[in-house]
Amino acid sequence: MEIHKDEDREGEAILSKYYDGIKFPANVPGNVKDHLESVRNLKDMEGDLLLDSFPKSGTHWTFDILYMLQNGKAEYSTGMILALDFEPIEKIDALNSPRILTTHLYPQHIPKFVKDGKCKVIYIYRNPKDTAVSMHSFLRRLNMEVFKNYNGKWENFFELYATQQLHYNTWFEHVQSWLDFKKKNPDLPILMMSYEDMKKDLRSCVQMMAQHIGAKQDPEFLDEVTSKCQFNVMSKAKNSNNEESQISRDGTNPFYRKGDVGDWKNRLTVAQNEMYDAVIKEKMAEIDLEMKYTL
Ligand code: PPS
Repeated sequence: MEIHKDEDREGEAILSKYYDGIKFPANVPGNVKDHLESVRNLKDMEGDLLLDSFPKSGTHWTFDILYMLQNGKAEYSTGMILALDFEPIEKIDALNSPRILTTHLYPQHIPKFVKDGKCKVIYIYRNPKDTAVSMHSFLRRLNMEVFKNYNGKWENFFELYATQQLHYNTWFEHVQSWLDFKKKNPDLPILMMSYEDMKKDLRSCVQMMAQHIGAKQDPEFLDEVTSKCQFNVMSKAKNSNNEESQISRDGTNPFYRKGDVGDWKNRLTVAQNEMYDAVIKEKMAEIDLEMKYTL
């Protein structure tokens, strides 16, 4: 499959594999069409959950909350999260139940059994400005073969992010696709939750997730999950996750950085912000979702 390059104005390239109108990160294994076919036909297991998001929206954070709730113990997961997008399907098949099937896929590409209502779904979204800052920093931290040469400057990255499709296309397309999917499938158990609401009141969000997946809701347990999943506590604990740290250039865990709402104010210039606000205004006119950019 051909590798597609999105080059910024100084020639720094973000690599993807283009299939079915979507730019998938270049580390999707092999041929995207074949991989997606195997994802579509994945066999369900008792207790499966599907966790979906646009990249950098709080996937790892939510994974551990769900993991604790699913297991009834406030203990962190260990090792790498095996995402549907990036692992050979045999590895997902080999996971023990209950699984948290983690992905950034669009609804048209998720496993068929999820569409048949056999699995609870959680979709996490985060404002597109903080998502951009997080994505740029993440790409520059990775040492994986297909990303290790990327050193794009913030202003050049943001120009691409704000004006065209990158991995998983635009934030707007992704969020819109999931809103549409939920609307068209009102009987499917889909919980949509924002990163900003999780930051604002994690305890209530943990409780909502517990309710959604049918986990135990004893208040002390939910309190414990909440305190273990606060950014400062969790990021410290996760820094000793060697498997995740191995994919970064400096040996730190690349899935944890600042964990804030509003960090975009430290990166976007006034001009960048004005330009992107105009994009947001136009795109959000069609998207029925209220976004928070600060708390
Ligand atoms: S990925 O690569 O798409 O799976 O990344 P993802 O896990 O979705 O997002 C990474 C960002 O989530 C932040 N994070 C947290 N925020 C708040 N609280 C907790 N506990 C937490 N854990 C991870 C992480 O720091 C990344 O955001 P930024 O803005 O870069 O800090």
